Amino acid sequence: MVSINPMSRIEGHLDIKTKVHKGLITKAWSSGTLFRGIESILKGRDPSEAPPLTQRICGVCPVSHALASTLCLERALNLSDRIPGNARIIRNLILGANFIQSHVLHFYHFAVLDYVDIRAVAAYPGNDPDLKSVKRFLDRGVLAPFAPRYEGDYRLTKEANIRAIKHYIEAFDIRRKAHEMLAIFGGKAPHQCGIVPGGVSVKPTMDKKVDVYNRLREIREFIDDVYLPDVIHITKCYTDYFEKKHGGGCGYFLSYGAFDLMDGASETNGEKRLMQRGLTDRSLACEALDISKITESVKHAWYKEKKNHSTFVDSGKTPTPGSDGGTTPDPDKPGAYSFIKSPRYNGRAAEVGPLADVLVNLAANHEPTRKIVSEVFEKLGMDRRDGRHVVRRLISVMGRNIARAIESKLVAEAMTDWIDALTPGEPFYTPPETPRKYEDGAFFGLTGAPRGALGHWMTIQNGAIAHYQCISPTTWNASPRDNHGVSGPMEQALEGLPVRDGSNPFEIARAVRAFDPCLACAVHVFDPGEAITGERRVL
Ligand code: NFE
Repeated sequence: MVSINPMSRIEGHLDIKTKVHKGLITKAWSSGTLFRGIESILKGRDPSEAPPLTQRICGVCPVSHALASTLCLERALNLSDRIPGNARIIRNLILGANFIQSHVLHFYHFAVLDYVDIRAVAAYPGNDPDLKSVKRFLDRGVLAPFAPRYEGDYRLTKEANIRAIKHYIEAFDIRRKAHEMLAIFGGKAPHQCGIVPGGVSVKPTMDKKVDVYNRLREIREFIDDVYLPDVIHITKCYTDYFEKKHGGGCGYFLSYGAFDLMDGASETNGEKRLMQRGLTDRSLACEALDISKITESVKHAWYKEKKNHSTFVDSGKTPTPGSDGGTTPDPDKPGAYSFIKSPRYNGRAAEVGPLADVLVNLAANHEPTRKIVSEVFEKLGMDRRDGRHVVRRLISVMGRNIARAIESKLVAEAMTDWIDALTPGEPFYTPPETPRKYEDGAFFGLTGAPRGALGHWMTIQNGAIAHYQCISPTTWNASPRDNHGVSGPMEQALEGLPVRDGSNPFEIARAVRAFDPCLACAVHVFDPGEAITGERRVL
């Protein structure tokens, strides 16, 4: 057995166990080790408390949680098709800023150190203040967060390593600018207060447009001149990680779509979005989303089976199993090994995230996505005309990192158009009736988050929250086995992965980090009196 617990440089606490036979992983178990209680905390509260509270699930994707719960509220307030155009655009800008911040964070501050040897800076002879400060840091001998580390097969030249370390530092500044963009319309970051039922709370003005535009221009330059070239260069050095045998996974992909492009409710506007809604597979077959096919198994999760499975639906609007899940922990449950449940689509494990978003867009013939994918493959020196070849390569460890950069470019380019389309002086908010009259019923809100498809299900009874369920992206990706014994997408991606040395399993770290897991989105309430210890065990 080779085990990594906790997996570092991700969000939250993840325990990965694998069985390795003759240098290949034969079985994998992904375990979320903390319990999330946000859904239980929401019970009995006023529905308007859902967006601010669910945002606190996570500091990395709070915008998506706020948006998902706001979409629930707008359904309950019958406001969904009365969201002004300015509000739709400002929501896109807030969400877009968060996507970019999160993607840059993932690549530079989580993943890149799996491929770049930070110690190369020790021999740096120059005068760049950023690099000199990293060098001083290494010289002091206090190496966290850079060490301890697995000793990977670092393949970049000394110059390329040093260049990448410089970009590691620059990426902090880019993330700050993305946070500032978010705060211009969101009021503050990361937990914004701009998205409210009925629209947004901040009016668009010319100076705000200019403030966002100036930051976006710099961020776009970084994506084009630094982020994408770095991903491409690292991929060229690690082409073996750009193949199916390195992290292929379940081969089935789900996206709820994100960034509405037309006014009115998402469900009634012809579903025009930047990121499309739907499912696809290795053949890029297009499948429409039917949310009644989303189920959750807790067979191997530390939760009590919910006895009453009668879905509460009063208005016929949302007959979905998502509204029916329970959150009662059962930490001694036999056979369970995770606080993450097992969401399934039509009984199948489905991967979510930038790779799924890009593939669903390709399946839907989304031209801007196809163009960026084609440019990236051209720069990689790989055949970009054979669609099957492109897909085969993308469904891999490095493909997930590339897809994240592609999505960043797609979103950043679209944001420029959205800024142009904002109209100062036009409405940005449709006030709900006062006092608020929430319909009783089960309501859902689906959106995209940086890590993929995010759904909230809110049941309202007598004006209060009777039940709440979130199925976050990492719940899909890092899920344990389901009631049929089918492994989750990350577990499947690990199965078959080569591991050269069980005492130094850097391949596992690379494969898991490529999913950008956020266990904080899956687990939330813990006893701070209990020590959390790190360990890597080779059993
Ligand atoms: Ni905590 Fe999240 C994103 C959501 S992942 S980061 O993106 O929702 O489960």
